[in-house]
Amino acid sequence: MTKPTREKWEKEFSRWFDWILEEAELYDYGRYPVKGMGVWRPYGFQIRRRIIELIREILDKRGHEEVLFPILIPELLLRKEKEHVKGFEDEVYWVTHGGLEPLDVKLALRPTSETSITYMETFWLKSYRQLPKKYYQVVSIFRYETKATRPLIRLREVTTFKEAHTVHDTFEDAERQVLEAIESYKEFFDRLGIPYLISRRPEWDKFAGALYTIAFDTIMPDGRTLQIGTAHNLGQNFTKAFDFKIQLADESLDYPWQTSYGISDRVVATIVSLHGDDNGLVLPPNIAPVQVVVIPIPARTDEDKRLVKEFLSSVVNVLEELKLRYRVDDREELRPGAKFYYWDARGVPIRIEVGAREAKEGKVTLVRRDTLEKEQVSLEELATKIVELMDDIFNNIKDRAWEHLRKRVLRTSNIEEAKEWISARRGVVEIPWCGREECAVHLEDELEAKALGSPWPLEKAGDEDTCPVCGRKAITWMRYAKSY
Ligand code: 5CA
Ligand code: ZN
Repeated sequence: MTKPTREKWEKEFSRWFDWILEEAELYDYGRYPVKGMGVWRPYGFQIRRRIIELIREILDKRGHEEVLFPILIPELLLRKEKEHVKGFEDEVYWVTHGGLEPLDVKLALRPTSETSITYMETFWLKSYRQLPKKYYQVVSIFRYETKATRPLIRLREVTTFKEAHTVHDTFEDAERQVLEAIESYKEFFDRLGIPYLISRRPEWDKFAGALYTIAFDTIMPDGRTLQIGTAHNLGQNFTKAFDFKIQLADESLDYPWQTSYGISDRVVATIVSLHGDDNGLVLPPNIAPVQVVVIPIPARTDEDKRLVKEFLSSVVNVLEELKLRYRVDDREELRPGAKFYYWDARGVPIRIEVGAREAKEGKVTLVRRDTLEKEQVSLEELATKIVELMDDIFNNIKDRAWEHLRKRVLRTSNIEEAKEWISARRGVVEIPWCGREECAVHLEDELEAKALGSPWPLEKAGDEDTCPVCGRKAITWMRYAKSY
């Protein structure tokens, strides 16, 4: 495949995205003979694993407990909560046979797990003393998506679905939990350098079965938004549907309150897309499978070869001591240039080049992946320099990504201006909003964009701000964008 650039236009970005998944051997999509399902290859798998470790760390420290539920949900359970099943009905894969026998009870491949988890909670949780309870699992879910499927972005098997499910004795405590979930996700995305907008989804676009949904969206290089995480206040909808009651402090019995929140493979898609450049991936050092690659430059004379080899082992000692994930690429069959290309595509944060000249001077050449800047560093300074550089690289790619996002958000009450912004694929517009669905739907049509919701935490519109559709006083803003 010829190398496309990742710049602005949808077509190019899409091609760049497909190219890098293949070039960096992350994820094989399209060859596996089931639509919407892909294969994690070893390099991609390692990135995915570190992302999962990060979310585990963040949830565990806030008192979540990891569980693992069966993949199959009996039809009856899935149908208990009416809004929920309405939302998912046309996306469920059903298992109808065991071998040649038709099953008595149809079994759903879980599209998410509110129903199966609530069902088991009715046996486990009896008293307010056990609450709050916070479970999570990292599993595959299945959704028969009808919108265009895309690798990592819209899958039919979502293989990196982290879903958290919590139970509370009061509405207020569930509200507090939603805030905690938002804090957890902020920390998670911040530690990956992924910028986001937080919106309260419109009433008509909340999670099926929720009271309301708070969503994290990011803006991809083609100007389209991608929902990368959601937190839902489920109220008592599921606990009532399952007749799940607990004993409260005053001895009365009542339905507990729930929340749920999830992220997916889309997190990997955003790391790839937002930090990457024309040469390929640019990985945050904390999740890079290889943090430093050492490339020996072939020497001509035997004496020089010996020198390089010796110097190389001192360099390796430094990396060992720093406990870094490093690789010495001493493949004979590849020229240094080909190795640079190979590791650049894989996003390795730091490259060290060691040749005879460097060995003689007791120095190495360091190249940082984010800017491709080079510098010479002595062996003595190497350890400090690498530690500094990893921090620098992370901060730089994070700042860069945030700057891009900020530049892509336009606040305006001028519909023509908004239209232009959207049609030129610039990103998101924020338009004063009176709070009425019909005005938002009208603008969705006019802008040919989706209403993402209002800024969270709620931002009150100014006294002079009016809804450009109906002229009423605006309460807040509504965000619109082309979205995945
Ligand atoms: N049970 C709740 C909380 S885990 C739930 O399922 N919420 S969700 O439907 O909003 O999904 C959580 C997140 O998964 C979404 O915010 C989105 O980032 C991601 N996601 C949803 N569907 C897909 C899909 N088909 N492919 C990739 N990611 C998806
Ligand atoms: Zn209006």
